[in-house]
Amino acid sequence: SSPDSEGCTPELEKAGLLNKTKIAEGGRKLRKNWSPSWVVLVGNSLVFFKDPKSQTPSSWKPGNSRPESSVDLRGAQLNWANDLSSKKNVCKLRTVTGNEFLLQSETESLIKEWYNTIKNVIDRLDRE
Ligand code: I3S
Repeated sequence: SSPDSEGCTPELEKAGLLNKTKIAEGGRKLRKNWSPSWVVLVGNSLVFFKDPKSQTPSSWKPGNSRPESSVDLRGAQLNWANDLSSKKNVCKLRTVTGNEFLLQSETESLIKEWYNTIKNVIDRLDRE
């Protein structure tokens, strides 16, 4: 394990560009509004940043830029959701609070990596 794995700085698991839309808030359906988002998986959270062009994995540091929103993965559910969009490679993330997001990439291998990585975090939290 890395030097900080038992410290207070959460570990950065993954970062990258995905298309994102929120489709429900507290169980209430929302109108889709797809936009590119810089997505960072750190600790137990999925954090979304605007302005993906100004972000790179190496430039991301806590406090470097303000997140647009953040999702607690504890108790969350992740499923493939190609039925919910005309786009390909779509998955749906649902939080315990009933917020739902679609995440999408044109690159199948990329969304599969994200799917597996997020799933692993959710499974780890389920076992805690
Ligand atoms: O599930 P929907 O309602 O067909 O989603 C589409 C709409 O949100 C559409 O915007 P309008 O609200 O202006 O119709 C978006 O432009 C589309 O991208 C949405 O569908 P996809 O299949 O791209 O998720």
